[in-house]
Amino acid sequence: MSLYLGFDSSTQSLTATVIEVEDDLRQPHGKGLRRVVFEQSLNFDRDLPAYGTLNGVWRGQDPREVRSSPIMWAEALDRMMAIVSGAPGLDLAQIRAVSGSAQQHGSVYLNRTAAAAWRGLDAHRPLVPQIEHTFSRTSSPVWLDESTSAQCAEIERALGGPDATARLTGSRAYERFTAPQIRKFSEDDPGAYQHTARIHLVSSYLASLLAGADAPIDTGDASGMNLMDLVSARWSEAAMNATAPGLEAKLPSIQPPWTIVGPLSTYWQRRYGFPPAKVVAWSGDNPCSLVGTGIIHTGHVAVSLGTSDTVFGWTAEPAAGASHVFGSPTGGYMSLVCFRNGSLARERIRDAYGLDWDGFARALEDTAPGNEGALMLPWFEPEITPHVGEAGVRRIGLDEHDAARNVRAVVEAQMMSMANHSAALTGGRTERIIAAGGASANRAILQVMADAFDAEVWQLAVGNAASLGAALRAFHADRLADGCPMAWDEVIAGFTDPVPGSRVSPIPSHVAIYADLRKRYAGIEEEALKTISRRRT
Ligand code: ADP
Ligand code: XUL
Repeated sequence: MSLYLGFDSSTQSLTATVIEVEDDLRQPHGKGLRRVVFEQSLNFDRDLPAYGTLNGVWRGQDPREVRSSPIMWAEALDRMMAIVSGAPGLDLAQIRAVSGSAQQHGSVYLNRTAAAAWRGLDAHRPLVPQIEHTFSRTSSPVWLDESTSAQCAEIERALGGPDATARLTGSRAYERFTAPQIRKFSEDDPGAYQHTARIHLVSSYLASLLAGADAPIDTGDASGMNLMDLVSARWSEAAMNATAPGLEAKLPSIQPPWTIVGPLSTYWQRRYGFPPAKVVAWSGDNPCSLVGTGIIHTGHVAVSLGTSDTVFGWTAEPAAGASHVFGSPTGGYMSLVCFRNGSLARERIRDAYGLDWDGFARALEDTAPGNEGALMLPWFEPEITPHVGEAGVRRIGLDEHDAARNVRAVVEAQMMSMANHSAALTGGRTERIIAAGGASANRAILQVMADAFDAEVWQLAVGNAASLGAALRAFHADRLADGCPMAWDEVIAGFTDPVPGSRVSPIPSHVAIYADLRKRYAGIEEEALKTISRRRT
């Protein structure tokens, strides 16, 4: 019996998942015992209140600036390792490998004392006081940050325009991507930039803390930076030059997602009794969710309804027309479309009308598909897809005081927008959607998804697809390192099957309504975007 530990350091929480795999290799795949034996989360706002985050982040005077605390992420990791070590019935000695998933794009800026501090951690003292002095910037810009439009334009100009940038790095320059964020930091605070010895992603920073050594950035998360040449999987000279001076020396290496960084450092072994388990490179939450939802072939897509909503799928070659192409942790590529107004927009409506999630679901059930013509453009916050730089909700034929119709309007808008904007990714026809993320528990939301996409929607058996994906990546890398590689079908077997009977089927009369309404929504969206860009110029 072997155990694998996966983490997910997301926008709002840190989750740990432990999976158990029976070792009998004579068993045909999926027949041996495979189960999730532990899953627990720490919520940043609730469980680490000293950092003063709201929904896991800090917002500045400028509402486009969104940051968080790399020290808080480290404290959460320390606390979670303590929790895992004390979990009843968990035989720590059986943990063979550890990996993780983290919110993408966010960056951590370290001074030259960091590497020695990680190497020399004292097991008698907590983690935070030992690393507090290792940052050249104590706040980290995160994916919600929209403050770098000028830097995006400059980077794209230097790289030959948005299309050339996308061909080179997998995405055109986006405000939340790491390169524009690094460029802005180097311009706003050149002294602190100069004192930065290392720039990590959230994923590689947390892997470094576990291994007590400088961890690489994996190809999956590196493709969310506008800095990696997508095809060669190396740092692009041109992209680094377009970003900031002296950048190459500050970046860790790029390695495949199954790279073993080293054993868990002696800090974790001595302080909590962990074995010297292999630390496997961490990756981004979307690449990890691809594994955790079992999307390892074409034809199926996953829709993750977390803080952000994302639609993603696997392709052998970079897909033309997708907003983002990342390296897949299973080899090949993943295409992704990201929507910023996900759970936080649903929460805004829920709270504005004094509802809980049951009330929110009832409101959906009590209203008719199509909302009798009422529509909303749900840009409570600046939006990534389509690009909307300034927040502004628009209601069309929708009475602001009608709670139930507003609930339906926000969900219909989100689902129609996702279906419209992911058409290139799915080839226009999706057979099956695996729903993941916190809001996938809500079947009334999933019904609107099934109807708007005209596809079957299945719920996942496991709560957190990203931390499950990280644990599965640890399993895969461990077998590979030990000389018994396993096919990905075999790795995920028995873990990522959706809940039997969870299927939500599209209802033909509703599908017909949304087929028309999606076109109307696209037209209204296009008009609104024109008005916005006219106002800007
Ligand atoms: P992240 O990983 O980005 O932190 P999660 O996938 O954990 O996010 O999802 C958290 C979100 O799920 C919460 O912010 C909440 O809005 C949403 N959520 C939780 N339960 C429900 C529910 N029953 N219906 C709709 N949304 C829900
Ligand atoms: C993806 C993105 C978000 C974050 C959320 O490009 O920005 O999905 O990864 O954690």
